Amino acid sequence: MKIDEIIVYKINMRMKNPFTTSFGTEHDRLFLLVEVKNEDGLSGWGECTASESPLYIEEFTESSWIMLNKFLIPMILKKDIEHPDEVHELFSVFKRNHLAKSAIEGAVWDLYAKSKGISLSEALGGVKSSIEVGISLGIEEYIETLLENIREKTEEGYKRIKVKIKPGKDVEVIDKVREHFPDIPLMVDANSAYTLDDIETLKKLDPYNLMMIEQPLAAGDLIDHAKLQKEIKTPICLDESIHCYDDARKAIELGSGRIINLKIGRVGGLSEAKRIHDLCVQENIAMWCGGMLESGVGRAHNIAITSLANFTLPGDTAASSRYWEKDIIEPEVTVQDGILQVPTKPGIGYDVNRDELLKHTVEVKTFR
Ligand code: OSB
Ligand code: MG
Repeated sequence: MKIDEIIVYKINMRMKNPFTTSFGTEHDRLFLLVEVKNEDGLSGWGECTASESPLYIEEFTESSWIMLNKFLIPMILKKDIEHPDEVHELFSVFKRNHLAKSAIEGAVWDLYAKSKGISLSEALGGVKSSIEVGISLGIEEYIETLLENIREKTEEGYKRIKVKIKPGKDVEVIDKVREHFPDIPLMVDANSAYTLDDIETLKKLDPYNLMMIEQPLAAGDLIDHAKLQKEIKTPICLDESIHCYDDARKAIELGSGRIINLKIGRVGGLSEAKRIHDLCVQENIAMWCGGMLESGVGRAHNIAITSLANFTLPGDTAASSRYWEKDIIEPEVTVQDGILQVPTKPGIGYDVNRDELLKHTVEVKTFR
């Protein structure tokens, strides 16, 4: 198929509630959508999950905007692409900038699936018709607020609760959570807030029967994570440390963790995500799909990749209504008793609501 036209939208959407992690608080999502059109006028959509500031990863919305406009879009505009894997291959000459690369590659995957008349899930080799989902809850000033959030989300049926932690908001918080919810599937995410000097604190989390501790140490610390994993019982799950297939291979070889949180954007797109999935099958490593507070477009991509066989643990892809007053897709993503149905319509399986999209669009650039 020929990539005939590409449109980039810069979007600013207010979240229902601010979201706090160890690296900061987000009130609004300033992100990008990429629309890729073929010669028949079919559209594919991808989301760039960068944030306004480079706190989670080195990219930020403005850097991704430049990366897309200056390098990535010119590289594939008017090109004949037979399979989306080719996009990944072409982009590999440029270093990193995975969130920007993933946005176009994802749009091409959607377009590819639509042009074949199959769902994105099917195009990726997905096998599940429904997926189990959990929810990620931010740090709260007051423990009562967190406990209330957990109660509400548990009652809604989410299959596991993830609680963000940071130094000073860890052992005591989890102790209270377990006191009120002794049996729920529970995990924590530190977003790199600790070092090996904190090993005594991290050991104190062991008695709470946590499914895992996500990214306790810095992104580059594969060796330190391996040392920590030897000292604690709780399985370590890697998020910020895994940017590509080779990171996953090295982490597995070193024993840096036992679980991988796979984010499509962080690894540079669906083609690389599939390779990491297949590696985890081969190496018997558990995995699940993480989230980046996505709009419905990114959410749809997460659902499609989660339909692959080895996504055996509940992910972070909660319902649209957890984040937005109104999402920009139709229908919105809904979750029933912690289960999400994988759409069967061609491509991502949701329609972009253009009226809603334009309400939040702050800048648009068209390439033809
Ligand atoms: O570490 O998984 C993370 C959100 C933004 C950046 C990083 C992370 C998160 C979340 C929320 O945990 C996941 C979601 O609900 O989309
Ligand atoms: Mg994380």
